[in-house]
Amino acid sequence: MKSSRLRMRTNPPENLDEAKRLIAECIEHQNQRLSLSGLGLRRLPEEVGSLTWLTALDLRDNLISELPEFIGKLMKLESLTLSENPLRLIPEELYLLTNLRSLSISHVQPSAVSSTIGQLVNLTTLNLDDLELDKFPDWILNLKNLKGLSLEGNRLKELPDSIGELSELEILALRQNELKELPLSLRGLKELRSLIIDPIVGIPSEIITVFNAHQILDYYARVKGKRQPINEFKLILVGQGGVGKTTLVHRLTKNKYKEFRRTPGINITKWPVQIENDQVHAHIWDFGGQEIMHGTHRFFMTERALYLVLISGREGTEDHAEYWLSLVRSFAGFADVLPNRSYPKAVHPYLLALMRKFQLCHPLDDKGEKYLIPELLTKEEPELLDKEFPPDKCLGFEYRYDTVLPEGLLPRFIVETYFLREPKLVWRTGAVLERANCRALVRGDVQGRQVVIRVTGVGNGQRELLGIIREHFERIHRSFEKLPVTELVRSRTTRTSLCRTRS
Ligand SMILES: Nc1nc2c(ncn2[C@@H]2O[C@H](COP(=O)(O)OP(=O)(O)OP(=O)(O)O)[C@@H](O)[C@H]2O)c(=O)[nH]1
Ligand SMILES: [Mg+2]
Repeated sequence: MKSSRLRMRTNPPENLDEAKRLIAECIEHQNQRLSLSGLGLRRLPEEVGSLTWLTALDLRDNLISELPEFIGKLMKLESLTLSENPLRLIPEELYLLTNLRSLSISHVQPSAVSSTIGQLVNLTTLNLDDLELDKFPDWILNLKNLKGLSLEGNRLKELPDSIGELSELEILALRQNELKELPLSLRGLKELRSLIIDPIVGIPSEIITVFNAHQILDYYARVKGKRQPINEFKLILVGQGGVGKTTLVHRLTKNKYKEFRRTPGINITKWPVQIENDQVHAHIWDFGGQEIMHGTHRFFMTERALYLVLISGREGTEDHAEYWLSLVRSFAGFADVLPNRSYPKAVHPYLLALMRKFQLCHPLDDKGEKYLIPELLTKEEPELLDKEFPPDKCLGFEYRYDTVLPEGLLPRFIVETYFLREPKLVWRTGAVLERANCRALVRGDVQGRQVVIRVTGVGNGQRELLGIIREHFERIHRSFEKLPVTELVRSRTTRTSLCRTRS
């Protein structure tokens, strides 16, 4: 539905002779369609007013600034294209075109778009692209037969709830506006099959490009309300060993110099940064640069992160930049399949073994054909868990992380405890575990930097299950060089907490 925009105009000479020839031809053959597009016309030739049998008139890409009143005589018109003209004014007589089904009036002067169009109640397609509209024109709501509406390239900040009254709408195009939200009334449009929007308002591009209108809107309805600005980003430092990555992290976060040993694996450091009025947190991922670790970097290189490649600049290191840049390029865009060319089948067992070694996945069957990768699970927790695990009836335990709850921690816990899990009750940051008639809810909150554990059941089984869970957490905590965490035991009866800190 998008017209070409911001086209360079060189004011071509007016080709009136060609226009007259086409009109004469139309009269001779009583043609129902006439195109006078791209002829540099400054005004519409008067002869057009006599073509009362026309059903389609295309005036696209001319220099017409006023549409004459005689347009109202073309009462059989079903399709009218006025786009890409410096059109300032449309006459009131336009309302006489009661048969008009399709009107394209994109990329004209905003003053040309008036409520007169709202009287064309039989319109099924309306294109209002590139008009600098900063408000949704109310008169559109009169056009109850609209099936296709395009409002791209405007400055719309919001849409009215009443857009849900356009019950015939099948296609709605809204790209390149300033929309921050969508009205949920769009979900009531039963015929809507194509919603063309930018990745705005918490709807990631992965959803927009793959799903149909209703799937997009259902997703939006689920996340709306839960949304809040995270104000966080991921900064990934890569480069050869000894190039100075860890030293730079220390300088950025502490503004101090210190000598470090080689980084084994990955260190994640939180770095608060003030950006305008917002306090933003960067999570800096500092990779060990020794060659032996390069193979595992790929698992952590994700899209939507800021990459910083460090090179030493010494002689003989010229190739390093290219090496790291291509590594970032090839892996950062890789979100669930292994392309055959880069990953022939023969290397799959090796990759899987590597992923299992780093506890990034676990097998779901004995044949080794299906694997669960917790980092690819949905973020959404199954519903009603709070009802099933009421705090006052559960054995409660909490971990609070002073600086950061490392992103990989919960997926690793999920991999380690898969044998205790109820089928399907697992999401990216938590799971429900089961053992000897006792059940445990393990719920991680990465933003809130805490893990909450609630265990239901009776007798010793409850304590045993909590003990197993804690054992896993403690082992994982120990594998991080420095991870200050406070443990809280929740008492059901007195509601007090006992705590212990380790770092
Ligand atoms: N001359 C110079 N030396 C630096 C600079 N930055 C770091 N170094 C030194 O380079 C050595 C390695 O620094 P690190 O920050 O540990 O290097 P790294 O990239 O984290 O190394 P790995 O953890 O093995 O990947 C240390 O001796 C630092 O003091 C710099 O800007 N100039
Ligand atoms: Mg280092």
